[in-house]
Amino acid sequence: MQKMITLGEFIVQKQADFPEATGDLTGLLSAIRLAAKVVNREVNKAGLADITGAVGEQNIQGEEQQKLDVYANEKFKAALEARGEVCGMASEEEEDYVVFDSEVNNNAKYVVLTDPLDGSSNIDVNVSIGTIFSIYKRVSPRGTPVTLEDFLQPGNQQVAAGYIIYGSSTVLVYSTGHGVHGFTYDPSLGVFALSHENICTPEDGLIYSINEGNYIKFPDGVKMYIKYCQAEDEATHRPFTARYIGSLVADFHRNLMKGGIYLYPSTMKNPNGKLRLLYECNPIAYLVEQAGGRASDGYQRILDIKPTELHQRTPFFVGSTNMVKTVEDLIKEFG
Ligand code: AHM
Ligand code: MG
Repeated sequence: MQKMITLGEFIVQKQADFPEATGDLTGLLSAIRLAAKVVNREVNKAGLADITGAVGEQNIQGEEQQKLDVYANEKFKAALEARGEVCGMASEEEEDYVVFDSEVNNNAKYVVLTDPLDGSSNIDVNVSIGTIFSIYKRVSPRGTPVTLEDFLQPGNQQVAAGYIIYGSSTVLVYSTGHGVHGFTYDPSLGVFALSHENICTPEDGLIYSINEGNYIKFPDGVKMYIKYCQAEDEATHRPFTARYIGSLVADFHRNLMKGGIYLYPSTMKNPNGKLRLLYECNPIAYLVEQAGGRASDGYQRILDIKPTELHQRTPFFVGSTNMVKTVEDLIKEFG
């Protein structure tokens, strides 16, 4: 039988490489792993839940049936609070950051930012969705309740980030700044098993992912990049292939593995694009850089943006380094 390394074993092995590690981050990642399993179970029966009653109604046990994104938010929040390694959480589902206000949690050194269920428009039609998470050390003193400043740190301060893709199989991908590793969930054993160690993304790719329906609203540089992707050129293997799922995690995961670029630009109506910097773009940018790729808002490195608001948006170009550089050049020249 082939040797299986579970996520739990792998995290402990990696911790052994850092004698100064206290085990807190290991515990935190275990909390995320647990919440991911719970959400995965629910995602897998999303269709059945719809049969048994509409959202907003009560189920047979008298419990309120929750939309899956609210459900995922509650599960991640509960798992993170229970372990005591996290002093607060910010989420796409919460207007304000959440303070885990107990003595143990106030003493914790980490904050977590998350989009608990990304790509929610795909839930009801059985298309891949994901969870994204980002981890920082707090900047406020331990022993006090978490503050907004703890969450408004630039992405280059992340100590770990990752995502879970609920796809044809469920895969958890994470990095603590020492490479990117992927684990596939084995539902029969209830474990995430190491399946992709040290993921490296190709420098060049053949896939571009963008909601081209918005073409007319895009800046000129982005329009020119789309035309560049579609032009014929043997040397660069163009035209490229267009693939767009509408779930950032799924589109990014495919491009990470195969090489490609994901674009969500600004539009005239939404000058900052759609995606949120803190819990969508920063963790994905951290992962792509760890895998050898690039992430930009068109003008600067995503990870160097100093956030001013919890739910701040940013244009986002992420993937194979040379593809992102090409679109950046066009944006700089043509806007
Ligand atoms: P959500 O967090 O509300 O699910 O929105 C984020 C999602 C991304 O996963 C996806 O890439 C993008 O929105 C799709 O947007 P659009 O439908 O405008 O193409
Ligand atoms: Mg989202």
